Amino acid sequence: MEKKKILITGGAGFIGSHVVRLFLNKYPDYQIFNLDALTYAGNLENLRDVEKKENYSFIKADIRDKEEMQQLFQKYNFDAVIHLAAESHVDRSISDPQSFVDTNITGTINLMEAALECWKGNFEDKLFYHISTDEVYGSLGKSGLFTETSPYAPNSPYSASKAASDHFVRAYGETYGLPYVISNCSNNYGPNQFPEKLIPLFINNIIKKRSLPLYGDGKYTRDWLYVIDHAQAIDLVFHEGRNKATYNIGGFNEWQNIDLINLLCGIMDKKLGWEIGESKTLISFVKDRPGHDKRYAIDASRIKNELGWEPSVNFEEGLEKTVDWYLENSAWMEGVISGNYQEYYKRQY
Ligand code: NAD
Ligand code: TDX
Repeated sequence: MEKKKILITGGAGFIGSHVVRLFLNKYPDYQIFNLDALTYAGNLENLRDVEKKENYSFIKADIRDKEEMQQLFQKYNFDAVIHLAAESHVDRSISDPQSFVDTNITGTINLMEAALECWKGNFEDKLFYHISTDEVYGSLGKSGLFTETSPYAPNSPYSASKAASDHFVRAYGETYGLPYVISNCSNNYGPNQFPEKLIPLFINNIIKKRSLPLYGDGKYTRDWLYVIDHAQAIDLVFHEGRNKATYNIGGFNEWQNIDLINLLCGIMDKKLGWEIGESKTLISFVKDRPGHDKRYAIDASRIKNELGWEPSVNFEEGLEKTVDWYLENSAWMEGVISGNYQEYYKRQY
């Protein structure tokens, strides 16, 4: 029997690389195609340990290129898509919103158009899975949780582009019958995350004794999930999620940024053999992010009740594992912060 052909977009990025690895190892009967444009955030080093596997193929392509997406679908006849490719950093969306429209909205539409043309109305065993974010729901007050029925209220160009792509996926399901599923996840952390995001940025800055720029009063709250727990949730939703359903994924793990950073500083002091409290002296309160969402928190009871998923990694342990990974992989960090990263850093901070 022919192997099931799964297209994973953005597989060279942070979350995508963990999803590609999980699928390659767990499903030798699938053919996994990783499509990635290798932007500043894409890095094939993330997949060195699995790239020689027989069931793996890499396709360097840009989802903004509609014709190329059509040609690739005609050539490979993919059975399913797990769509992670995106511009993913909120601060970059504030300085360059257009690229978020082009990749996150138009790119998603290009993929769905290519899938529709290839599948020609025969949707048996076909699926378009859109990986999205809790940021589409906007900001919470002191209490309450986002559920799958929370109204969309995006506040940043990034979250607006993800909200729009969620809406387009839903519309393609209703209008053209495209089988789809969407999941909206909270903040991920773990190995291979690009050091523009809070945790790897601060780990790298502590190692380099650079200041730790905490936006505003530092009391913004995020719900953190270890990236491999997210990859496992994606595996479950992909295989067992209901057609046209949305699943919220979260860590049941809320932290104010300042408390998280104090915890991280404690771990870093211990690992680096510094005096207790030394990393903390690097914290610097800086100008706030415009449109900064106060609090995100996810009610993940649908995925728990329907699919039996729960986060498995305790936050303190996950954070320590993450720090260990960055300390053991300094060559990875040096590789990604050479070149354009320095310009970004100067512009941003
Ligand atoms: P990332 O920035 O680390 O990776 C994105 C990947 O997409 C990169 O490999 C990049 O090269 C690729 N890419 C970007 N533009 C492309 C284009 N035009 N064509 C083809 N490839 C392109 O992002 P991430 O943090 O791994 O996030 C992956 C997905 O998960 C995104 O859709 C994001 O919105 C979503 N998400 C992320 C988080 C999080 O905490 N990081 C949480 C919830 C949802
Ligand atoms: O230098 C910083 N200082 C700071 O205080 C940075 C980079 C961030 N922050 C704050 C802003 C947020 O309150 O830390 C928090 C986390 O920031 P990010 O790591 O940029 O993540 P966030 O904006 O919450 O968005 C993330 O979670 C949802 C991902 O980047 C998105 O892709 C995902 O969809």
